[in-house]
Amino acid sequence: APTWTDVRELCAEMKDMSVLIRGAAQAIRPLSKKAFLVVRQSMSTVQCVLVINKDVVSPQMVRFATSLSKESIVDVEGVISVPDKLILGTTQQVEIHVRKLYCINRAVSNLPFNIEDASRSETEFMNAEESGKQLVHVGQDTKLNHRALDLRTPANQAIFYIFYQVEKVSRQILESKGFCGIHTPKLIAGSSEGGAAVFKLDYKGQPACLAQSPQLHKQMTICGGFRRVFEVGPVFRAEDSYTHRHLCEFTGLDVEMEINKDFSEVCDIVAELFVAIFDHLNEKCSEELEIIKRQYPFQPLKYLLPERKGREVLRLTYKEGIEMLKEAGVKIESTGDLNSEAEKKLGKLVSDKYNTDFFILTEYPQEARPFYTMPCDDKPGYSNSFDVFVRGEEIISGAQRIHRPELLTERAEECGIDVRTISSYIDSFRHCAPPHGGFGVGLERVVMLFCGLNNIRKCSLFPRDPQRLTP
Ligand code: ATP
Ligand code: AMO
Repeated sequence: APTWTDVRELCAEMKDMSVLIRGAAQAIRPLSKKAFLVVRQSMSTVQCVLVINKDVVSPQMVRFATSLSKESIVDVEGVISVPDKLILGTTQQVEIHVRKLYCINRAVSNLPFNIEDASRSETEFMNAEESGKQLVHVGQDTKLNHRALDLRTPANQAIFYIFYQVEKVSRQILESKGFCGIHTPKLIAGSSEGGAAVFKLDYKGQPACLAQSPQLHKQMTICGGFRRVFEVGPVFRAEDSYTHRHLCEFTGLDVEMEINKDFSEVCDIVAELFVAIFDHLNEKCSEELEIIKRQYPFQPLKYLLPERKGREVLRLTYKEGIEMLKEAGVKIESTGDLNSEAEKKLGKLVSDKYNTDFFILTEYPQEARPFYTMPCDDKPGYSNSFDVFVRGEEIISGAQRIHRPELLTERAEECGIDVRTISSYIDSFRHCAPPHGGFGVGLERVVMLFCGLNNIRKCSLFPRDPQRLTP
């Protein structure tokens, strides 16, 4: 009896073998006396051929095949054959000559869209327009409204595979450097980053909110004697504007560690971790990256300094960044945060000058950073902090933290934080803590920017934004 086989394993070496596959009926093409059925399993597709033949394939069977609704789940049993010419539109270059066909579950006949339509690239639309063909365009909202259908496109399958690789490599690298994985509470008493972007809720009569970041608890874990910790978990931000790079719930990779000398030790971890992640994606996920590129073309990310020996990541100070912007004629204050336009511009200037799309910008003005950020010892008004950029957009914020309770209280008050809501946090520093620092990464942004995608929603399985709470 034929055995269950994965579609991605079907190859020419299996010629004449009997196989059994289960998948979705992606496309059905009736012809006289035969029918073609494209069956899909995750990123792989194979062409199944039914030819009327008095022993095995009856005219009724061909009629049954052509009456299947797209996306129905089917079991196909048949024999592998290898045609001499290229099979267009499927990933596997073999065909299955069908002997048995069963419909396991029938899809509705009026799907909101076809997977083939939802998988088209800009280039396909442009070419179609030139040749006067009409293609169905599926808008982002339609796709997201029917995400379980939309996720079936090859690009989406590849994006979430890449997402998991980023998470997996992060865990491996951090673990190899002595970091311990932790989980901090998501129901907390107050805001941790300051600002209004918190989801408030009622905690059995007490005011509470969804954690805006693991910040306070990852630091309290360091106070608890853990020397290096990290967490991968959900982060909630009640963003009130609709942008291409903000979600109301995203996946944070948060890292916190003891510092021996200064915060460059934290930047060293960032550099090593991200070079390892990007290397892994390029070396081990080239197939998935090609699949994404087919729908959303992008240039490979440049993340190492080409002219230096070794595998070095560019570090610039905030002051140097501001100088570059000013020289380029951008009107900008020397204090305060960079707005997204200035960040984009700086990304372009850095790319032109240093030939890299990845850099760490250090020593931000104190006023642009959260209350817990350690001020620079020797540069008044600046802080031991950094942001990390990919293609001119922020993926990481990090810093050394204030470990003295008096200064911490003072800074919190200056930033307008009600210190009563963070008293247990401040107390943990009274019980003493080593110098420490860390960083927070938005994983959806990492995937979006590595793959040059234009919208963070493409990198969230079920995105939550100011206008979307379902599906
Ligand atoms: P990001 O910087 O990417 O927003 P973050 O959490 O560090 O991540 P902030 O530090 O609050 O965010 O904002 C930094 C800059 O990002 C702001 O100066 C602003 O240009 C831009 N920004 C932040 N939030 C929004 C928003 N909701 N809509 C548009 N731009 C925003
Ligand atoms: P910050 O607020 O900069 O820093 O957040 C860290 C990283 O999280 C990502 N990010 C977002 N991703 C999607 N949607 C959002 N609304 C969103 N907001 C932020 C970005 C950003 O760089 N506690 C500090 C980190 C630390 O210092 O350890 C913090 O939360 O990639």
